[in-house]
Amino acid sequence: MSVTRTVTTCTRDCPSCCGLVAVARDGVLQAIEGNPAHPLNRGGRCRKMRAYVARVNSPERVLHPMRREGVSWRRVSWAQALDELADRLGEAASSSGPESILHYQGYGERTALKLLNGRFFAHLGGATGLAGSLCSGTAYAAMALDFGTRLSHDPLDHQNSRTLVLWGRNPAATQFNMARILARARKNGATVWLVDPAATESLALAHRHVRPAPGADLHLALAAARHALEQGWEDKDFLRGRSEGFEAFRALAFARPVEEHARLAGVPPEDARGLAHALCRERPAAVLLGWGLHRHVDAHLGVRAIDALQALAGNVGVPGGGVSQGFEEYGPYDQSVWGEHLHLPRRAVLLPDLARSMEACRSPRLRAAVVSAANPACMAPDSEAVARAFRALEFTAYMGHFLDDTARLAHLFLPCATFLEEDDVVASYGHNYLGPVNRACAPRGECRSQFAVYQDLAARFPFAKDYVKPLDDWLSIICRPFLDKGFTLEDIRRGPVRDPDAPMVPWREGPFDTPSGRFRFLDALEFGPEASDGRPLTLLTTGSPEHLCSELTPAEHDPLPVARVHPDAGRSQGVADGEPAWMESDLGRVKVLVSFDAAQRPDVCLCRRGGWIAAGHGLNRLIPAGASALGNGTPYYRARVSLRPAVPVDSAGHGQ
Ligand SMILES: Nc1nc2c(c(=O)[nH]1)N[C@H]1C(S)=C(S)[C@@H](COP(=O)(O)OP(=O)(O)OC[C@H]3O[C@@H](n4cnc5c(=O)[nH]c(N)nc54)[C@H](O)[C@@H]3O)O[C@H]1N2
Ligand SMILES: Nc1nc2c(c(=O)[nH]1)N[C@H]1C(S)=C(S)[C@@H](COP(=O)(O)OP(=O)(O)OC[C@H]3O[C@@H](n4cnc5c(=O)[nH]c(N)nc54)[C@H](O)[C@@H]3O)O[C@H]1N2
Ligand SMILES: [Mo]
Repeated sequence: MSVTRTVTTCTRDCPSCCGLVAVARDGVLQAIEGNPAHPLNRGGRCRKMRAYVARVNSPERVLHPMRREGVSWRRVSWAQALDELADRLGEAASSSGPESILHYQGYGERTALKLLNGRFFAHLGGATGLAGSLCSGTAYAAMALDFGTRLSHDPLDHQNSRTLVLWGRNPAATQFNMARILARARKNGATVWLVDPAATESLALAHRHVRPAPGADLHLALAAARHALEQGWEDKDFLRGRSEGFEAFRALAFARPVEEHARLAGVPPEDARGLAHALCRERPAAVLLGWGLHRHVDAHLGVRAIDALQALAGNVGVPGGGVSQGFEEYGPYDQSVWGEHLHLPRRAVLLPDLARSMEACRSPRLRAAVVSAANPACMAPDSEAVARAFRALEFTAYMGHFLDDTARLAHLFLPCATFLEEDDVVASYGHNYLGPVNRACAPRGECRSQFAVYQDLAARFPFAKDYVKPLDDWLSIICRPFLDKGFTLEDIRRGPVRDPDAPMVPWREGPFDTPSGRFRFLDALEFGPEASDGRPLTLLTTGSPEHLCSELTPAEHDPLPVARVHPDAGRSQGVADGEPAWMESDLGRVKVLVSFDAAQRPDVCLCRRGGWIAAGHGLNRLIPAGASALGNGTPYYRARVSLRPAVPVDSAGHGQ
């Protein structure tokens, strides 16, 4: 019996990107532990890791290539699968042009070698790509207007804060290492605020909870800004020396009294005043923006008002301060490896409006798609329309692990290795470390790393000589900018390694990246169209602590998605605690299990994202498609729903 312990890094779509030690016995994965040498997660790991061991070893995982024939799947060899894929892609590219192929690379994989997926299509002449984001986009674009670039404080800098505000972020569920850092900041005496319409797991990390109405952060920030200005708490040096547009922002704040802004935000005025006091008088104060709050049409206004509030409070450019949101996970790499210079600019479909955008493609129309590390038929809004758009294609190849909602629409399934079964390098969208991905066990069955799959596929094309290279050669090419800072691949393999150029505290001195070099205040408000379908509840579909997006096996699903509502909201719609109900939007209905939760706002229905349509979940069937007003984000949380009993209710109000 041989036990191996391999240092590696989590590559899940999560800002934590934890250092791990994977334990295998006789080549079979047994456990995943935290790597004590990683300075952020320091030996800990989240609860998803136990489930991930089961996921790697799951009997439901697809272990050999398959071809769909009608409703059933037939096993094929890798040679047959890749011959067919090469034929289909080659034929589409030569007879209709490479844009007749959609290359859909999802968020399930963000490692260094995954740049080569895009490069394959670049050599083919440049396929139709993706624009916009199902995840972020809005905050990024908003922060680019204010600071010039979105730059976050190093997570360890948050330990210098006296006040920490989790604004639309739920790290107790979604970011293990941040929960640890917050625990240490609390020990150092920091006060933690949670600003979230929902009562979430992160209440356990927080001293104070402000519960704005969904999408109302703009009004909360303006209320706090007005109070701060009335008290004369603004940082006059920063305003004079490093900013522009402040007078216009001041006018927005003074357009209404604090009480009126607070009413629009759906919070008591004392909450806004308390928040202003914490940000201005209990400094340094850091705002950690989550991904949740930018899933609204006008989310950029909220983000910009938060930036403005932090700037006037004097928290920009100081240790323990800032507005931090994310990091560039492809930042350490030579981005030219994507290969966009190899062809003319190509069109892209808009992720927040995927189905309409795919169907609108003409000259050439879309004929084929290659989807990897994504489950858009489940995770993109208006998922029935997305399924329709994929069904209209002649050919779809899916690279992944399980027969999920998107795989079911494909013609060819190529089973891929998990990160525990392959070698690579991964950077994070939540910190500044580059981590090694070291193979801890052999791929199960016939699964292969995507690197190997694309290398083999490319061997069937004339550009093979430019594409087929040993893994280490490619890693050295891709990581060149990082290696040039004085590291070797071996250093990274033993890593993690921090990017020595990444700031602990951005904007400490010097100009901002805006055209004028000054921080730019939000100076005007322009609102998108209101959602006014008359349904009483805003549907929040947030991250579950148990699993990541749609990464769950069929067996892991609850029989019905759980819908948490305030008892008053439930009763007024005639549904009962613990009973099934129909959740309805203008797009359709999904059966849910109602759970009364007095901690929630009465205008919110809180559900977990990620459940598969094939398992009876699929809440994105209820959520309309369309992009946010700025940044092409996806405003999932503009969806409004109502609940109706799914079993007849007798006159005494009892379900039968
Ligand atoms: N366990 C687990 N971890 C994950 C994920 C997962 O699904 N499960 N997902 C991963 C991914 S893809 C991402 S992008 C990150 C996301 O990480 P987070 O941003 O922390 O998580 P979310 O659940 O997307 O959203 C956070 C919170 O935003 C709140 N929110 C919604 N609307 C508003 C609003 O208008 N204003 C305010 N102030 N708050 C609002 C929601 O109620 C929610 O609690 O986590 C990653 N990590
Ligand atoms: N209603 C609602 N919908 C949402 C959200 C929401 O808040 N509400 N949040 C959105 C967010 S934040 C995101 S990021 C998107 C996510 O949308 P997607 O990226 O489409 O979905 P995931 O569920 O993350 O699926 C990732 C898949 O990649 C696979 N995978 C992981 N690693 C690898 C690999 O190395 N190779 C291959 N081939 N496959 C791999 C996993 O097994 C999984 O099947 O969904 C969005 N959808
Ligand atoms: Mo995401």
